[in-house]
Amino acid sequence: MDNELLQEISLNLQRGKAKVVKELVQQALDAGIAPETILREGMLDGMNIIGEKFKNNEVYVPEVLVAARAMNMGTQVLKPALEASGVKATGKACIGTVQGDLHDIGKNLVKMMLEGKGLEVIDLGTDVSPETFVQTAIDENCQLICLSALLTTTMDVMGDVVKKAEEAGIRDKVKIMIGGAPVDQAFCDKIGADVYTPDAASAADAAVELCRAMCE
Ligand code: B1M
Repeated sequence: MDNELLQEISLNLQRGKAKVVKELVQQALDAGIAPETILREGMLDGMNIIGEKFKNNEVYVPEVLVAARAMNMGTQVLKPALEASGVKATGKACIGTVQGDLHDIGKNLVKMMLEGKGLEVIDLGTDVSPETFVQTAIDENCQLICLSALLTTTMDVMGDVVKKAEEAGIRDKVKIMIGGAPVDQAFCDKIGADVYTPDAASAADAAVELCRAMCE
């Protein structure tokens, strides 16, 4: 029964049926399925299948866009439940997808998880320049700069943010966290960022730890 519902969520997300996805996600929550399971085995499963099809030219940008819309609608329903299951922390982060990159689903998930842990998050959106990240961190006294990139052609902008933070003299005051499909720990080490995490939940856990350590 649970599996059927999760599969329905995945299928309808692939078809871009945003309203149905919303309803099914609510149904799954009402049935007592854990929000993380709905996210992983329903919505992210559907998004991954669409991603594979996109890669193989079996679907094109419009289909991916409607699937992305359904994903965002579904996560809105999940948001309160995901936020309810967290240790509260204090701290401030700015987050965005780096310059040249318009993918925002992963970034939105990370934002949601950080907020769920009690952090204040300034969402800079997509296509964000290194200057904007650094200036925001200065103006808003952020402890964390959170960077997301989905394209191999934009991941290097993350290194530019690290350099800009050094130039602005704030490198010892902020921690720079990175994530997104093309980046990994080796890349994090190479550009001198502080933390790489592979998913939104571990990003939120790491953010809490960093803020705790910085406040001590
Ligand atoms: Co794009 N796209 N796309 N796309 N797209 C990819 C990324 C791609 C892998 C597809 C493919 O070929 N298989 C490919 C990149 C190839 C590469 O660089 N090697 C690609 C391409 C090529 C492109 C275009 C260039 C296509 C074109 O126009 N020819 C174009 C680029 C536009 C641009 O950005 N300038 C493009 C456009 C689009 C759409 C607009 C149609 C749409 C985006 C809609 C939107 O975001 N609002 C889209 C989508 C949806 C995808 C796929 C299918 C799905 C991405 C996604 O949202 N995944 C993607 C294929 C795939 O990934 N399977 C693909 C779900 C999301 C939850 O995962 O963002 O990885 P993700 O986030 C994860 C983790 O990475 C992590 O947490 C999340 C999970 O918990 N995470 C962090 C993310 N950020 C983090 C930050 C952290 C920590 C963890 O700390 C701060």
